[in-house]
Amino acid sequence: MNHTVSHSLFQTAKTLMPGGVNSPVRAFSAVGTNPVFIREGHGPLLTDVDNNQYLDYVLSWGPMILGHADPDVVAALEGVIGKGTSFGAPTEAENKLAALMIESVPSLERVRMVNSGTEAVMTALRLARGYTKRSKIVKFNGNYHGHSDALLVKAGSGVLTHGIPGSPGVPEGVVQYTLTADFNDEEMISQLFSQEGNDIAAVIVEPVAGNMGVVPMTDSFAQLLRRLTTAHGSLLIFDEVMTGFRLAYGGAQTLYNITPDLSCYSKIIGGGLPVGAFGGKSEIMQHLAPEGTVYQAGTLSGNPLAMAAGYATLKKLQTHPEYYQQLDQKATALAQGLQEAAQRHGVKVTVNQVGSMLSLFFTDQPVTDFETAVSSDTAQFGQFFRAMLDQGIYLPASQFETWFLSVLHTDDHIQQTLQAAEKALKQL
Ligand code: KE4
Repeated sequence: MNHTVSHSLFQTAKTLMPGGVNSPVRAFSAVGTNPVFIREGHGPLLTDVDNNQYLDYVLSWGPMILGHADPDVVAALEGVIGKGTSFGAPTEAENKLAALMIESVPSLERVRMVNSGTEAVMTALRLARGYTKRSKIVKFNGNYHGHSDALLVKAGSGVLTHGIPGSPGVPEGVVQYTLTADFNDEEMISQLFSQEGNDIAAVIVEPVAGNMGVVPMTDSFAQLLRRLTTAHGSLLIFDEVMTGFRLAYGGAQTLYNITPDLSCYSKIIGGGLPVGAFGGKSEIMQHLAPEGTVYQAGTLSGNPLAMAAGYATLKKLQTHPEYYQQLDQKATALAQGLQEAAQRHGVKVTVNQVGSMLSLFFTDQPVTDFETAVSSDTAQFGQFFRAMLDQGIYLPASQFETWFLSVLHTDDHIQQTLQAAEKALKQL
């Protein structure tokens, strides 16, 4: 593949922006090659600035479940863009998306729109602390909840890839109330609660982790988190930024049959535009300004373009419940095919797949938490990544990320991917 224009643009980008990117994982530094610059996307396909075409399993890290340039989403944007792009005033569009989210997720009685997943999680935790009048929060190693200071302790996304536990610039005082435990470790979280439970404002968890690669909570761990938080007056917060409206229309919480106290969203609810949201019980949400005294604000929160794109996306998912079974079937076929291809070539892999989220770990261990995830051979993943990219398969540029499918990935696309994987695995 020719990458002349991408290469030139990347050289320029590095003189303009740190690492030449606006989010670290995009720099491809974890996979030992230079990023390709994307010109456009249509359905499941991307075209780069050198006219190379790729089958996209990143989908903007999750939002593009309908595929790129979905005609209904484009039409919704065309219908509003000529009327102004931002007012900083209430609009009916915010009512519509909020109402649709509340209608779609039983645990949501009130929601607040923000502009990113980071902002949604940061504010949900402030609300939990304000509501419980407690300071301590619990997160799990390998989970990533955005880059707000208090949560950059052993995060599971970019920070994990760069091998930096936490981050410079995060003062000790900010993380002193952030407790960490191991994902799926029932004994550890039980012990933590027996020691500190009455001081814990909230536990935040990715119900199906996607930021150490895909690692689902066990059912018993999920039930335990709900029991422990209820027993100690702590809030249970599901970070559904990635899983919301992806793993089921009602999100991962419907798969686990758990009612969290607060849930956080982004990605799919914006249809590719910047939207974050959090919500839950009215009794908790009413503590948020201006109704309550827990402060949060945002110039572009509820932006009319973002609301239109998000509403068109969720409405399409709501009216096509068959999408979820189709996504699951294709992802299952891909996961099984990858496992079989690796076995044929004597490559040790573990494939974790939940719905339309999957990860191929280069390890022979079952991957059930942060420690087993990082046992993976990241150099081998890098080789595999480059071989797949050369064959037109665009994977997430890190062992510790999630592959996503869209409703427009066809069975033929899955076969194309497996044929490319066969060749890539053979070269390892
Ligand atoms: P944003 O601030 O990036 O919108 O959302 C942060 C966030 C919160 N919670 C979960 C479960 C998330 O997955 C994310 C962001 N996910 C990463 C992908 N691993 C975004 C990609 C990136 O950082 O460039």
